Amino acid sequence: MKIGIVLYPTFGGSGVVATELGKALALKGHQIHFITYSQPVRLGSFRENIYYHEVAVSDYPLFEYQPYETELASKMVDVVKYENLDLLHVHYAIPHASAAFMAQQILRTQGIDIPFITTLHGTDITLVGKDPSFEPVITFCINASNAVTAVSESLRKDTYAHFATDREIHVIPNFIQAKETLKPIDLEKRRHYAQDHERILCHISNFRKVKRVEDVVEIFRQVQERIPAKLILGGDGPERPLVERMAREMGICNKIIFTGKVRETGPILEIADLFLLPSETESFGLAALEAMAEGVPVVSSNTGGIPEVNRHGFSGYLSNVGDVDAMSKHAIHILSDDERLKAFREQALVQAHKFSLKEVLPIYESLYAQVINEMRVVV
Ligand code: GMT
Repeated sequence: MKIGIVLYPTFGGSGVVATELGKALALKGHQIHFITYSQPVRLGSFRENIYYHEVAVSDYPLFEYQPYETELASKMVDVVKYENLDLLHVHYAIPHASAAFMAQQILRTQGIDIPFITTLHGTDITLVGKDPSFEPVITFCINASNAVTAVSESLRKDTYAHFATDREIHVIPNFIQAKETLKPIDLEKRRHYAQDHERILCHISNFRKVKRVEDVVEIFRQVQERIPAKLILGGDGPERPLVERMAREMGICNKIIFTGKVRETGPILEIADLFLLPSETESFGLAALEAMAEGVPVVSSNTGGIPEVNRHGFSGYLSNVGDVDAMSKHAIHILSDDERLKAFREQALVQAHKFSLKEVLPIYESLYAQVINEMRVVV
């Protein structure tokens, strides 16, 4: 199949999922055309079956706000037409689904019928989508898509709760290529960040409010009072200055490593003992799955789709949002005993295998085939 994938190219989970999906489809022989405004962070270099089409955003002085959606729709029309695409798969409802609808209508006037699938990732529904100013467009796009998928059961329920739609939403969970077995930690690498007797906790995110990174720091403060430990904070975003100030005021700055934005999470996770994800809301929690796939147990909140990913008492522990005391106790429980930590590490990996790429990829492929066939029948 020839598939156009529209995504946000930045550090968000939706962009990561879309890029990894495209790369995996390309390996299976599909022709993948990424369409977005800058090179997706996980795309890497030139590879077989992968093409990247950049949407040029104009800076005409009349526009106080650039008409990105219009430029995106025009680029989609162009790519569908000249690359003979069979399907568009857009990740994140706004403005990707509305631009896809526009492209579909334009192409129809030119005798080309192209279906589009919308994948809902979370904040398009749970945060941004709830803003009443977006509601009519998102509802329309959900109803107009040729198929809609959501990354968790929780997100599917949220979508029905907040939008006037009764159309079918397929739950296709995010996926990962987990390692087969646990490998010993590279001590040389680990020693750059912690001494051998210290545990390494970590958190990786875009440091937006919804991630509650201040809870990460408070949990770490409590843990390091009981267990020698270091905290690696990967990523960057609006809350970072607050978090840095907190760490300074608590006097634990020398135990926290701020890496800034990271393209690959693997190098941090490979040396970590525990991942913290205390988010306010999370439709899935891809960062938790990435940690588990490296054999790193997860202490998280129990919000949104996280309970579908992190299994309480098995791959880690879950607590109510904001209950930093419970999260600290869970972290200390896992980290205070070598044998227990080893068991949680193995269980985290077992849990990650439930989201294996080889299981999830055929689900997308069969949905693609179904949607393309339905379009042919209608036409
Ligand atoms: O979490 C973010 O801030 C980024 C956001 C995105 O749209 O890129 O992530 C959402 O999609 C991810 C991939 O499906 C999910 O794993 C995240 O849970 C979801 N974030 C939220 O729901 C807050």
